[in-house]
Amino acid sequence: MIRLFVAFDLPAELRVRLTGLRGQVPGARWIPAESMHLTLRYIGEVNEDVAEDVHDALGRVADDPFEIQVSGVGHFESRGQVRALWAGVTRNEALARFQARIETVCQRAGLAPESRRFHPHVTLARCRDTSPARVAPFVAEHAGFQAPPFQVGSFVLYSSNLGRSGSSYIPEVTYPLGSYVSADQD
Ligand code: 2AM
Repeated sequence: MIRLFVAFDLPAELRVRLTGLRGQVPGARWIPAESMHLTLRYIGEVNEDVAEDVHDALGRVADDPFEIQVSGVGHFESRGQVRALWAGVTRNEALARFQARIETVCQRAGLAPESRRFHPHVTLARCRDTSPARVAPFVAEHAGFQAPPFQVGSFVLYSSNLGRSGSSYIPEVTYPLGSYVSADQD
């Protein structure tokens, strides 16, 4: 079995800039710059056959490169506790369409539909024992954050390995955008 997800890699300058948002937030474990990414589709644990089918399907995704701008910050919570701090993405139709296409091909490859709404974000920190009130100053301070837009020219199938000091992500396959002409595009 292998744990997979599909994501955009981020330019190094952007990741460095995102590390500049780190501050004093109790209970926050900040994600290393090299692990930062923008998830398009979490696949989870699959066997080698399914992984192969997903890879084939992703290889047929033909789309043109487009721009993304990381902006704003926020948090995810469950059961009244903050689980993550993230940087958001400026509203982006091209990204929404692209993500929907990735979802479609994943389902065609046999994966169960993702029931959660797509909320594009770059996780900055994971939190433990942190109430929303404790992250409010961080969110307020960086509400106006805006990074320069960048062009995405490829997307990546990552594997994820859970380690004691956090997850490590390995790029398994990189799929270029704008350079593949498929006969069975829809
Ligand atoms: P997160 O950053 O919001 O936690 C690798 O773990 C990537 O897949 C992360 O970007 C993570 O999103 C996302 N991810 C992990 N588990 C997930 C799940 N159960 N559902 C959706 N996304 C998940």
